[in-house]
Parts: sequence; C-alpha cells; structure tokens
Amino acid sequence: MATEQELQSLFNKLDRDQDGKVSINELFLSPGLSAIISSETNTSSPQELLVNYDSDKDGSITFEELKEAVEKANNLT
Ligand SMILES: [Ca+2]
Ligand SMILES: [Ca+2]
Repeated sequence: MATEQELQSLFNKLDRDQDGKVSINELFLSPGLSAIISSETNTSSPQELLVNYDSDKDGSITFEELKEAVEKANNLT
C-alpha cells in the first residue's frame, strides 16, 4: 500500500489542471499513473474507480475520496 505522501504526489501529478480533483479525463491522460491507482484501489479501470468511489457523484475524485478508496480496498484484502 502506498503511503499518504506517495498518494498525494500521485494525485498531484494526475490533477493536471490543479483544481483539486482528478476527473476521468485526467485519469485517461495518464495511463501509467491510473494503473497504479487501479492497483491501489483494487479497481480495473478509471470508470470502475469513479462508479465505486466517487462518493458525491461529481464525476471527479478528490484526494479524500482517493484515500478512502485505498483504505477500503486494503481493508477488504
Ligand atoms: Ca483536475
Ligand atoms: Ca467526487
């Protein structure tokens, strides 16, 4: 499991327009980084990540949502 710092740095790289949220388009723009997110969250695609963990359904993942996703994924395994 990635540390919170590693996650934060991943998140910042994915958030290209730096609005504090990673949209599905930003996930598709960085397939390498998305793959790491997928493996950390036990999802197979950006769509699945959004469906399962976009708690407020705004179509983007905030750092809080990402952290929660990683925590849930690691509790399940
Ligand atoms: Ca963004
Ligand atoms: Ca969201």
